[in-house]
Amino acid sequence: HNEEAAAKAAASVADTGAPTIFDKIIAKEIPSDIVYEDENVLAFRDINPQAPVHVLVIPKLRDGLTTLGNAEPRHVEVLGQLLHASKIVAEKEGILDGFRVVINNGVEACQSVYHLHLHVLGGRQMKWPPG
Ligand code: IU
Repeated sequence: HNEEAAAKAAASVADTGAPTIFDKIIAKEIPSDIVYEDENVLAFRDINPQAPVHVLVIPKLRDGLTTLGNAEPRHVEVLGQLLHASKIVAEKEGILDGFRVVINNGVEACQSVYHLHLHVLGGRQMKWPPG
């Protein structure tokens, strides 16, 4: 299970609640290739794309959403906004006919940034099951 161990090591950052690099991307202190933005949500291209289209959709206010696993009833509205923004991204990118939305939750799922983010992936034939 070397592959499994390597994946875990790569994502061994735990959820400390510390600010993440996404705060700097939201504040535009670090440049990103923004695909969609509104009052609540920012969508930008992943720096290490795993498909021709690979966009991250994040809430501008983390409000405890380091992981989906920390979601509370107060987050229901923004969770809906994130899914809807994912659809807008897919539409803008011309992949509405075939795309995937992924949330990695925690170390075992290889989450590496503890600010909730939806991966919108497409532009190629996707495989199942994912790795
Ligand atoms: P994960 O689900 O937490 O593993 O995804 C984090 C993603 O954030 C991953 O695909 C990175 O390539 C991506 N990313 C980024 O786009 N820009 C950054 O500055 C950093 C990570 I750090």
